Amino acid sequence: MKKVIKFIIFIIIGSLTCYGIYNDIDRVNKQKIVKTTKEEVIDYNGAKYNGWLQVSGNKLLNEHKKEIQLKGISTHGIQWFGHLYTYENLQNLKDTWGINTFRISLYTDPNSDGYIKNKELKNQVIKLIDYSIKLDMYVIVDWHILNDNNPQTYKKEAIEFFNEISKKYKNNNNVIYEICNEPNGNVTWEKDIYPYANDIIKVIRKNSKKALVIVGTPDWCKDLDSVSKKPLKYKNVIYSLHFYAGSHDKKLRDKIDKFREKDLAVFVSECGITDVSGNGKIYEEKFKEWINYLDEKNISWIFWALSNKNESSSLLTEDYEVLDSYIEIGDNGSLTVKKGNDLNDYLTEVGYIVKNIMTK
Ligand code: IDC
Repeated sequence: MKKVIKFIIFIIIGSLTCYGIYNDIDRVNKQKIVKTTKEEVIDYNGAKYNGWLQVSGNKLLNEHKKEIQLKGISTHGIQWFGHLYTYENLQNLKDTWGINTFRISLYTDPNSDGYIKNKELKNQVIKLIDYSIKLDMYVIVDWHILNDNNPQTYKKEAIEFFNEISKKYKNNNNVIYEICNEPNGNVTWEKDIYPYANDIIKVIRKNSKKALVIVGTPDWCKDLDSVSKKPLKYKNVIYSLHFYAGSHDKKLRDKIDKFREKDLAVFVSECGITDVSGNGKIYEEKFKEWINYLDEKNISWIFWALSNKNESSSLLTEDYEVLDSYIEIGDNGSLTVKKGNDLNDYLTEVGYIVKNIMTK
């Protein structure tokens, strides 16, 4: 009898010990799993995971052949507001707004202090591309023609610029080339933009074979009809359409539908919540109608603009200023390192609306 009791006690103690060891192993394994997942965080929105973007018919696909929609923010002219585009601000927009794309507006017009007059702006472009790459974002290099109307005006400079940038980033799937912002005035697709695009794309593709190219369309990026009559022969190009909610409505969306029915792809590389002036009334409901439409069709869109200029399209209030980290001296003489201003504390009404839309 005593032997039986001893045996039962032996079994119980044995099982408890084994359970404990097993539990320890389990804990170790769990810790390992946690650690591994922490080390290999995949950002399914980011450029590393999605790779080279590809246009297929009217769709934009990632490298895994899945449809992708880019969402992002455009700078204002970097010659005026470049100081706002810090690494911290870009990271903040990525982390708290969820954007995966940043558009760098490089104005070309010398009368607007653009690149033609101010070649050092190229260094700023390169810096912002590098920030975006580090943050695993897509980045659009926007050759921002505007008052200079015709992309042919500074074609020579455009060729030099895009040659240099596409050479530098030839192996980099983050970089997207927008070769002419808004051709306008007495400019036609056939006579001006089509030949310009052919020349620039040739240069870009020689360096970076898989790069996605956004091509501007006539009439401030609204005339898709003339493009569809003679699309470019190059693969992996996407055509830009710009809307401002106070100026453009369903009529323009119908044009997009018609264009896409012809198996051509659209990228909204700039859009706004005001009218085309970028100032005045805010058209929140009309803007939301546009965004619902774009989201439903998986069409990428970029908002104009990240600036603190006193105009309604600005995301930041005029009193926003970038402060680097600074040291605060307490009453008792203690020193505390404070971080610079968080842009989320300086949002305009438009800033709040767009942030809500981005994060919904
Ligand atoms: C506007 C800016 C404004 C600036 C003006 C001229 O918001 O501060 O004075 O450009 O440089 C566009 C253009 C974009 C415009 C924007 C709003 O691509 O440069 O920015 N807009 O007018 N197309 C339609 C509207």
